[in-house]
Amino acid sequence: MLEHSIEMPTERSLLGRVIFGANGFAPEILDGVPALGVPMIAGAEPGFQEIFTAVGPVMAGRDGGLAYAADGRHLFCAVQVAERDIYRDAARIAYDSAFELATRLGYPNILRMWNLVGGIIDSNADGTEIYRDFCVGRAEAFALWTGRIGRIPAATGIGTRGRGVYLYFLAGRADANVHHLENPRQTPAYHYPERYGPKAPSFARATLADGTLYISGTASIIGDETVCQGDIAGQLEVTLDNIMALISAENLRQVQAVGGYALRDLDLIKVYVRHAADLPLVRSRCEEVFAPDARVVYLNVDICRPDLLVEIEGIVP
Ligand code: 3EB
Repeated sequence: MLEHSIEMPTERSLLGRVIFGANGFAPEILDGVPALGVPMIAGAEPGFQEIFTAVGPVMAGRDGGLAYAADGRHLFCAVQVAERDIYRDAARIAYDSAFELATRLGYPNILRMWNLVGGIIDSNADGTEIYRDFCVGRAEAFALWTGRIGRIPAATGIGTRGRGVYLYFLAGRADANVHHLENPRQTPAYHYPERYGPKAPSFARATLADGTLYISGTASIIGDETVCQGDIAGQLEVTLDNIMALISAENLRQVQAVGGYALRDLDLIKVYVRHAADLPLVRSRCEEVFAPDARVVYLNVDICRPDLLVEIEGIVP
């Protein structure tokens, strides 16, 4: 089980639950807690749950297609966009309604977002790649809300084993201590050139929020280019090097005085692997570099560029 312990819980209640299984389901309130099912697991494999822990009393509810809960410090919110011909408008509307809720409830600082996009490298009805189609609507929503929500946060944009889009995020209060980080080895994603799509992806490489460092999905990209094409071992090393550079003392100096981190400090790690055949190699290398007690899950799904073979996210608590 993956558990995001937001701080040492004095009272153990839940802010949200994401159920990784063979099938997805639209967000609902289950036993008073928002729950989202995401189709990320091969039929025969066991699933798991990603748990967001709350501190103190939780207010949970539904608002249109959104399910959410807030504990006075954080808001968890989930939404599904059903399968459709073109995602742009629905992605913008989903994000727009999420930002409207977050600001109305007093959590305008978006801290970490997960975008699980079915058929991510397939074409939509007008021949545009679904990831690029999705990115247009997402970018439009962020543009609409500039100045009313915090800056663009850490995120993951990844494939699923189903269709449609599943979106969940964590947001914080206006007075949260939030810094968004870029990677010195990578072009900021929101500045990717147009050859990767008409609207660049809306995410930061990491977000530091009240001492927790959220590391975005990170892949074998240097500058804006995929490197080590067709080479899983090489892509994995570049990915790990990218994370090391991102969390190094040198890179964190821009946001805090204290030192940096190493791969051993990561927890709540998700390793996305395109080809099931690459799982043993990826797993054994990850077991070498991550802490023995780090919680790590491996997911066999598509990644947002056809030439990317692996992507890794995590947090430093
Ligand atoms: C990349 O670096 C790899 O669209 O939200 C990583 C993290 C990636 C988030 C997103 C995409 C997203 O471009 C892909």
